[in-house]
Amino acid sequence: MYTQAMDQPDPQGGSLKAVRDAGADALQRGFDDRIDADRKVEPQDWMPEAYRKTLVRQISQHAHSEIIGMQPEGNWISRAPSLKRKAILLAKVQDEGGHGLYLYSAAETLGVSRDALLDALHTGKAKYSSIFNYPTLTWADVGVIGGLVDGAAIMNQVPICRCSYGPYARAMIRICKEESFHQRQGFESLMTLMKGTQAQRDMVQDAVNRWYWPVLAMFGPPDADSPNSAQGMRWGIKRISNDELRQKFVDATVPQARILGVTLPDPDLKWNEERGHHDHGAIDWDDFWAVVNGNGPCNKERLATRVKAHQDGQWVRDAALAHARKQQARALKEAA
Ligand code: FAQ
Repeated sequence: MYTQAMDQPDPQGGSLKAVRDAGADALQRGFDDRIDADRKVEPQDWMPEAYRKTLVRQISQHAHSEIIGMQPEGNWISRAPSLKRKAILLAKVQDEGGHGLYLYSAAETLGVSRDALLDALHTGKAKYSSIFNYPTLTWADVGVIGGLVDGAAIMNQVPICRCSYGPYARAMIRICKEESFHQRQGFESLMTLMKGTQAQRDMVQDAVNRWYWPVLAMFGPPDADSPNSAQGMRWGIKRISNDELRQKFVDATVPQARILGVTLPDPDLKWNEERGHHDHGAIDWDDFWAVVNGNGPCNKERLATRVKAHQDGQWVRDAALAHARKQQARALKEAA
């Protein structure tokens, strides 16, 4: 009798199910061997569904962060204090948009559509970095975003250049080069302000006071409360844990703050000779989760601005599609 069941006896006496299970085991072993040997996984390679889903989650959150991250600084393009600063800021904000595009392309290689990813962002289902839900109140905030936020982003993203998934790792190489320019321009802008008037120095200190703690939280929850870390590290997606990266950032930021002449707003910050690292004070994780869950100072504004920009850009996407269809029809006609 005809059947579609998979566990029918086969002529050799086994069953199709056993054959299928052996095939799945071999695929899993091949994948594990590749990860253990630190070889890249490419889109055409077999991968476990959970690995694919984790990558879609992380890469799309990262892409969303880049494009939402255009807003806090974009807010200052029309008010930059000189033509030079305006040109630098325009380039930086455009770079962040570009990073979002490389990352959406990397996510698309995993079989998801960009429309679906953007829809998840626009309907509030997808996360993006907590850090972009804080307001940019003064020009010094722009320098602090460059110096501290991009500084943290580099610390987190350089290890992702060695991520096990090829398209993500390759996208990160270029992104990190650009982030490095972003960090330096931020530091240089702050240095200029610190060499200015007392009012300018106060403005920098105030911006550092407001951004420092959200930047520390940006690395994600402590390792003990990070549900995705262990598996992400086993798969070579994450290379360094949230807490280790945060520690590296604190250690790198202390001497930079000293050179700038600003005080980091942490009374418990001190060098620990035994550990060879700085100890730091407690992070307000309740504030972090409130922001992640949509209740930060600017979450609603950021999302509304993004949705409006997407709607306003509909005619551009329509025109590009119409042009592509026209070209295709012309090419078909010429080929006929
Ligand atoms: N904000 O288990 P973990 C930039 C979520 S780009 C919001 O530790 P995981 C450039 C996390 O998604 C900045 N949510 O998760 C720029 C998870 O939720 P889920 C973005 C956060 O994935 C500069 C839950 O908490 N960078 O700055 C945050 O192992 C200037 C549990 O956490 C990246 O995306 C947060 N801060 O580690 C642009 C880098 N932290 O998904 C413009 C790539 C954690 O289970 C201007 N991503 N959560 O519902 C990563 O390295 C990782 O995904 C982490 C989180 C480290 C962010």
